[in-house]
Amino acid sequence: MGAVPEAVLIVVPCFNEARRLTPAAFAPLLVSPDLALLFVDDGSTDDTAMVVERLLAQAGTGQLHRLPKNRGKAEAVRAGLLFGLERGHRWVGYADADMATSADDVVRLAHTVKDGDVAAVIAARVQMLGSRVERRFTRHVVGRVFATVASLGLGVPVYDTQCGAKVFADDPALRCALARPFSNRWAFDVELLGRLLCPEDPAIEPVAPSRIRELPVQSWVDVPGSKLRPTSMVAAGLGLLRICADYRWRQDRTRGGHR
Ligand SMILES: Nc1nc2c(ncn2[C@@H]2O[C@H](COP(=O)(O)OP(=O)(O)O)[C@@H](O)[C@H]2O)c(=O)[nH]1
Ligand SMILES: [Mg+2]
Repeated sequence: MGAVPEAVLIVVPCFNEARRLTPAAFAPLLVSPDLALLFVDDGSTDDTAMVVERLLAQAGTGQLHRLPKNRGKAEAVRAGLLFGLERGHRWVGYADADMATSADDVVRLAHTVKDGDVAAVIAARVQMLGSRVERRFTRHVVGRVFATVASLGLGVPVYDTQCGAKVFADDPALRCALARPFSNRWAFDVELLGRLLCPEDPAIEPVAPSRIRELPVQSWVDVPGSKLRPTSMVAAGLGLLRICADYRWRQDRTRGGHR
């Protein structure tokens, strides 16, 4: 079945996910009339494409887009989001292939972006009574430091930039943000938010922080088999500092232009 533009297109970036892809985890997304799924296979060398094709055939819905060569999560997501916008989807987003963010939460994100006057809705892993957030202590601490630096760098009170589930409404600022490749494979979520808040093209209207909403997840459970290595964490940290510096530079340039 083809894409339904009234549905929120959810991009699922996949790199060698044959073992982690669980068809049952996607069932609520595949049956939801508010969602359309696009799996982007990023040059996997295992049976990812076969597993996804089987899953889609069984569901009778959803699409698979195969990139010939591995280019990293950031580029796979960017390609998928652009594909969705070109196909006329008014809302596009992404979620991890391991479905660490529960399907119910992804559906809630989609409803929130469709219902409200918001430019983006991003899932936030807030550990609190009544919700289930399970991740290793070290990843939690590293994640909290990363998100705090990102928040200070962007100058907005964002709590969690790195949860893998986010949805966006079509907007000139979004199209501008996706026009150029991201500079970092893992810190691209921060770069995307920064590009929305202060577009690289000064002629584009920025997204007001009040139009970006964080939705605390009801369930986020770390799935073993992460591809994020300690070296990638260091690269992501350095990438974050560069993204924040570029963002500040753009802000200064914009303010200078308005003086
Ligand atoms: N397209 C693409 N996706 C990737 C790559 N590496 C990881 N991913 C995807 O990014 C998502 C999160 O990956 P994961 O290894 O679970 O990272 P973590 O949850 O941050 O530890 C999953 O959907 C992966 O398939 C890559 O090189 N290319
Ligand atoms: Mg994961």
